[in-house]
Amino acid sequence: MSAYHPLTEAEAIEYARRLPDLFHAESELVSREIGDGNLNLVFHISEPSTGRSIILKQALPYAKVVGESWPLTLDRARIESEALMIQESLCPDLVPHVHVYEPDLALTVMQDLSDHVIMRRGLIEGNRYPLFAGHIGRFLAHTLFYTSDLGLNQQEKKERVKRFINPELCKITEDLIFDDPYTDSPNNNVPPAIRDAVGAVWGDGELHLEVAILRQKFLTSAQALLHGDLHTGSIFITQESTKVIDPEFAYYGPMGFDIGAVFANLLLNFAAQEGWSADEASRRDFRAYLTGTIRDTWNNFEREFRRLWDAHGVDRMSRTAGYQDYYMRTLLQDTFGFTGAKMVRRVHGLAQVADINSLTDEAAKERAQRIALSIGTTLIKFNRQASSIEQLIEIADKAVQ
Ligand code: SR1
Ligand code: MG
Repeated sequence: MSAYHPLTEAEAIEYARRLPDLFHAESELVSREIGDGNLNLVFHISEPSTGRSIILKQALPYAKVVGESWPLTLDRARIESEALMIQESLCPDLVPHVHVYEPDLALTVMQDLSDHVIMRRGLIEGNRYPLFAGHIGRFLAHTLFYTSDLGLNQQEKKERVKRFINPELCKITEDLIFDDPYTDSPNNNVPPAIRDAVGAVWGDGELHLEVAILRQKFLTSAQALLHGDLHTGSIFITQESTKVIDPEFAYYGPMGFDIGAVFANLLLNFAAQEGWSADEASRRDFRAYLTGTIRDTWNNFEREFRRLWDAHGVDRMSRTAGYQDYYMRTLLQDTFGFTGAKMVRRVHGLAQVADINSLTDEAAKERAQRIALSIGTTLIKFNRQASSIEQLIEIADKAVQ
């Protein structure tokens, strides 16, 4: 089984059986295709007699969310497995372990995390994760610092930049996040109820200027090895544990893009509380939990990032007085902008989010969409003035007053 073809459930079992040291040669294995993302096949392989299990993730040569008319490189499986291995070397407890990467089949064999839930689903169900802000703040600080020119020899970093050129997946982001939502593109899925608000986005020149500047950063700023798609559907979670998955969009880009992805998806859930919370008091309470998580994430990230810089910085010039403060302020501003851009694309772009789209009360859904657009566009317009994470929370709170 060497030439590439999409595996069937039976072939996935056959493949798993041949992996060394995982399953008994003769025992029964069960295979289920459980992929519900936009791009890949995901097989859950289990051995009922021992309770052992693994995940086989296979890239398809096209974007599953659209179909075979949208071809997509299989090299993203290499990018994903290499990014996971780098992340594991930096934060071993915060990513799944990769057992094997099989290039011919664009297949990654990794730790099964079925005892966790996808964070987006967990938040929709109203669960809270008190350790998340600490975990994700550390993940962001370590993965961004140690892959940047601050924490990695600059020649080695450039070798990494070469390995993580990811043009096809970046093109998806460039189009779906930094272009389509700002024009009447056939890629958009505009909810008819908010056609007026979307039209305002299409006609807003001040907004477009800020998006063009953010887009330029996404295109040109090779600051650190990003996860590249760090939404709450890329996070497996329990009360005790956080695991970041799916870095197939990894590339060298601006750090604020990853931090903004986390904040945007917490704020999309914040907007969606229009429909998920039973009453005004619980809505306010859950929203305060979400904004508190944003505050704690930023503060944990900033503290740890500055500590790593002071203790492990490899660049003499980065110790220049005032430079660290300048860097952190610019990073906060980028985070505001990318948070906004990642929100807007999920309201009327191609790929939207279940937090809002699975609301069954149409009036609540419309309110949530308008709130998300309002927070997103305000953050984008304000990004270059930002000086404190509290301003992001104020913008969110004001949109629901
Ligand atoms: C065509 S892929 C659509 C979206 O799914 C991924 O999770 C990325 O966010 C991408 O933009
Ligand atoms: Mg994904």
